[in-house]
Amino acid sequence: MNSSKHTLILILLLFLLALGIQPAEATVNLQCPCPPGTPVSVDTGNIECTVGERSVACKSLAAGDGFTNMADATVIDPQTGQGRRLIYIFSFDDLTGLPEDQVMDAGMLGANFSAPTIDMTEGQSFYLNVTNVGMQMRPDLFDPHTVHFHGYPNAASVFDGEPMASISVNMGSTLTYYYRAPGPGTYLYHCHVEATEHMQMGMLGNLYVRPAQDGTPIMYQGKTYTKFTYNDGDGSTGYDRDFPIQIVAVDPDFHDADLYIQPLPFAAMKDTYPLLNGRGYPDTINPAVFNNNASAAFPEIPNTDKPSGKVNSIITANQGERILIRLSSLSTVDFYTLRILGIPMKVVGKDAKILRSSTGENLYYDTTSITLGGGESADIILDTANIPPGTYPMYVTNLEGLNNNQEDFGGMMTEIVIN
Ligand SMILES: [Cu+2]
Repeated sequence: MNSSKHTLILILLLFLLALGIQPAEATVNLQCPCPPGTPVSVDTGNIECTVGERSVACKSLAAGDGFTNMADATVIDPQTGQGRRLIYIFSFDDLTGLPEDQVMDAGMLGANFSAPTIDMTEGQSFYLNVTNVGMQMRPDLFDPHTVHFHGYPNAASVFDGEPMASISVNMGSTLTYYYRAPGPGTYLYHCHVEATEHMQMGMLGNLYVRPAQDGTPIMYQGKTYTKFTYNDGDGSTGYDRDFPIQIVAVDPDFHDADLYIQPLPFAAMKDTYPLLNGRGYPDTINPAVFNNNASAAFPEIPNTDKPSGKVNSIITANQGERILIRLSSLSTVDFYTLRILGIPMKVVGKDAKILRSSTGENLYYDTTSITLGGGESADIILDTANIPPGTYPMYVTNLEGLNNNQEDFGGMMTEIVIN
């Protein structure tokens, strides 16, 4: 072989090598049939449009890791001087409306707890883009993630999220879940990959479907409603304001073991931090958004300033209004009994079904408390017509549920403020 051939081969090899050392571009391919630039709805958080006859809603979530803050003070943040117990989490981040080339950067260390709320209307074509952005604190893990729409009656097995029977989303890829939103009600969602670990780690969120009857004015007990819990036909599930409340809990020992690559205490999980929507009282009534501030525990990690805790549990209404509480539980350990003092709770739905007999009789019931286990939900209406203005507590009666770890008085409690 002569030297010019050698040079040619060398140049070719260098060229191939150069191709190989290009930065790896993760393929983020978001699918949404709405025209580019369609704004994100402030009501639902979805990109919404009409395509032909179809009402379309699109959402995009990143799945990865991050940190969240507990309500007690055991770690002092060197930057803010604030005391916070920082908990390592796996969860989702809402990136709806963000261009494809920004999804990976925005999603890394951006996990939220609770996971972003999913809000859709019956009959809508719902496109949920889920991008796995990887675990920044656990680069040794290459876990896939899924979204399991818990309780959906028509779950197509391909989109069900149960990883042995359906697709899961590998690191660096995006899957678009598609659902024609089924019957109305309060559902819940979680990642179903290694469910004990990924659910304990925080991949849990509120999910509900509004009824097709919404927008049709129906008179009930002298008042006209346009928002309903179910397609009741008689307005009896009508309400003025709705609030999703999810019962969850966190075991900090489990989360620390995951962060520090230790054996996970599956059988020893405890509800050390009992939470509503990912927060313990008094954070449940704090309107502030908490940051994913990893630098509080790991000064070598730059503070991302990405929001982590966005969902609070503040319930406010004006006297005379009807409040709908979309209560669900994704507690991985205990059953909890939730009580409201001073305002009767009317249960109109259970596990995304209206409480009604086969002959069409309403089977709603009044109560002062309701008990839910993980995976259950209930639709509760509070009629404030005869309720004097004031602050009413909503809390669990399980006494161990009313604390933030070693700090007494906190946990699963929030306030209902009637003006
Ligand atoms: Cu997962």
